[in-house]
Amino acid sequence: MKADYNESIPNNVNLGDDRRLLRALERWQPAYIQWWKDMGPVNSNDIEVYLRTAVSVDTDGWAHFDHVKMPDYRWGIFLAEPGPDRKISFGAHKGEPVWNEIPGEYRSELRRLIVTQGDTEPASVEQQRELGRTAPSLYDLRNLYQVNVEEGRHLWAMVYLLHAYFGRDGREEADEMLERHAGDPDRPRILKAFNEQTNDWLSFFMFTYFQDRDGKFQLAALAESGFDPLSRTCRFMLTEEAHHMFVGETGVMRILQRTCELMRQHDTTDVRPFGGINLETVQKWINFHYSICLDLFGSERSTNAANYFSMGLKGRYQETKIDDDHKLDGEQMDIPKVTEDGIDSETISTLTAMNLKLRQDYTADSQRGLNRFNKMIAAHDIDVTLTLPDEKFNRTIGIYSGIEATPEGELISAEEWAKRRAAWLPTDEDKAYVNSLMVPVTEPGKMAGWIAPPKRGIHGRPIDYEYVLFH
Ligand code: BYC
Ligand code: FE
Ligand code: FE
Repeated sequence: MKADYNESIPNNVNLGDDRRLLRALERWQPAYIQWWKDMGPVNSNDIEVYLRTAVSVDTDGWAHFDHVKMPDYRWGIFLAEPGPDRKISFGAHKGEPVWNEIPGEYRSELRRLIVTQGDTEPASVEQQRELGRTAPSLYDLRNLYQVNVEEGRHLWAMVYLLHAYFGRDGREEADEMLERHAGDPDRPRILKAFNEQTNDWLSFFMFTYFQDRDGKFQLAALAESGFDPLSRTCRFMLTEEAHHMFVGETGVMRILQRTCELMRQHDTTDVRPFGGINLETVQKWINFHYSICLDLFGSERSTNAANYFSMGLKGRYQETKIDDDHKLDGEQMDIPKVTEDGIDSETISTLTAMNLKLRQDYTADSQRGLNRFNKMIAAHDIDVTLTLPDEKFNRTIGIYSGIEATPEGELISAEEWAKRRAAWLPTDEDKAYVNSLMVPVTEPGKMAGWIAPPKRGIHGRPIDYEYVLFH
């Protein structure tokens, strides 16, 4: 179904037929636009950006590309088409028809999931707001803005659910989405990693590689939901998420390519004198971003997570492809346990280990991209392997939050951690160096010296196309 772009809020949910809901969303809209102007990408209100706008949820719905003034971007509400006769595929209600209304007894759990998901979307826009000042090319600047407008749309997606299904509580939650801010000491964003700064482009590419990938996995788990409007919303969001991870993966790849070229050319591992980013520095950024993203999965052992699963609200990654009874009642599994003498294990109910399961799938997916990074390094005849740090490294949530470990997973004392952390995580000096490279490049087709050009442009346009028009 095509979205109706004549409506004040483009949508494929027949908003026009529900005047009350439409009016409520139209009241929220100006607050959103104000938030975008105050907290969204800096200095972006007057420029025109070559953006992709969803015009429908089918595959060719993505074919619409045009230069758009960003505050005029048509943020809309799009749900994937309902599957015919979709049934709940896991938990206590397995086999029952999916819900089109909120099951009253699960209202507070659903609200919490939707609020947590929604909160991350504007948080990421706030975290990335300064990056427009220092984009390494117009191509990259455009990709940043594309990601930003889509995260804005993801907020709309969750706000629609809050307004449509949660009455007055939902409207209040929607307002609060614009009142908490990333890094705000008084009213921070809900999840910790969404309060970190993302002020340089190496961090941006790591963010879109690692943190948007948490988005992919959480959205995939919510796409399994028995609450069909949530499932359909997340299914459409996932199509947008793929592009965010493309930006992250190709961004890191292009940096590695440039670094490897400089290493070969100057026969050195230290490419800083030549304006490049050392592989060692890239590894530190990986260590930081991956470890804070593991925290985003919550505790390995969580009754919240068990409840979400049993209630049919949040499934596992690709639930229907898993070969078991999808109920898991009485099943047990071993998880690690920290003791005085080191790491032991304990047996817990599989249902309470849902966060761990999703996190393990996330790790496998993250590693696949690292393998591609390492291939690129090896193709330059360079004998360095980038790795994901051990799950115990730099953790503040879950079973490892009270201990310290090396990236290889060896337990160490707090003292030793303090002594050695500069070798593993970005230091002020590393950040200052990376920041010194962040100078804007605005001539079409030109790239900053620390990053290789992309393989191709966007939507068939050449790399030197004017993706962003400054007036
Ligand atoms: N930081 O029972 P536990 C995305 C809290 S990213 C701070 O283990 P649970 C995107 C927890 O709230 C995807 N607090 O947690 C990416 C709880 O608090 P209370 C976002 C944390 O509930 C890039 C307590 O600790 N979507 O879309 O099993 C750009 C006990 O924890 C953290 C979702 O996350 C943390 N990291 O699991 C843009 C999906 N972790 O009750 C967008 C929805 C836990 O003691 N959320 N806590 O006050 C969920 O499914 C769950 O809330 C979580 C946590 C998996 C996050
Ligand atoms: Fe998102
Ligand atoms: Fe994303």
